Amino acid sequence: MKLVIAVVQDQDSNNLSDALTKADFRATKLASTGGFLRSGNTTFLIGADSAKIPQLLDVIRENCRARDQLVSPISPLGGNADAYVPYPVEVEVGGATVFVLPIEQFHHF
Ligand code: 2BA
Repeated sequence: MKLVIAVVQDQDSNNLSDALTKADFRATKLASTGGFLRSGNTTFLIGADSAKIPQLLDVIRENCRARDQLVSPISPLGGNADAYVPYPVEVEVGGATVFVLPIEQFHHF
C-alpha cells in the first residue's frame, strides 16, 4: 500500500474529488497554502494499493491542468532593493505536485 500526497490547484479540486470517488479511490482533502505564491491550494491524501498507483496517477493527471499565474512581488522593507523586480511576474503553476510514499502499517478501526 502507498500514501499519495497530491498538491493541486483549488480550481481542480472538485473535479478531482469526483473522479477519485468514481474510480473507487478514498481520499482526504486538506486546505493548504503554497509556500511561494502564498495562495490557497488543495492537498489530497490518498491511501491506495500499490498495484493501483498507475491508475491513480492517470486520474490525477487527467483532472489537473497547469495554469499561468501572476505573482506580485512584495517590496523589500528595509532590505536590499537591488534585486527587487517592481512588476508582476508570470509563473506556471503545475497541474499537480505528487509524492508517493510507502506505508508501514494501515489500520482502519
Ligand atoms: P507554491 O509554492 O505557491 O508555488 C507555485 C508555483 O510557483 C510553482 O508551481 C512554481 O512554478 C513556482 N515556484 C515555486 N517556488 C519557486 C521558486 N523558489 N522560484 C521560482 N518559482 C517558484 P508548482 O511547482 O507546480 O507547485 C505548485 C504547488 O505545489 C506549490 O505552490 C506548493 O504548494 C506545492 N509544491 C511544489 N513543490 C513542492 C515540494 N517540493 N514540496 C512541497 N510542496 C510543493
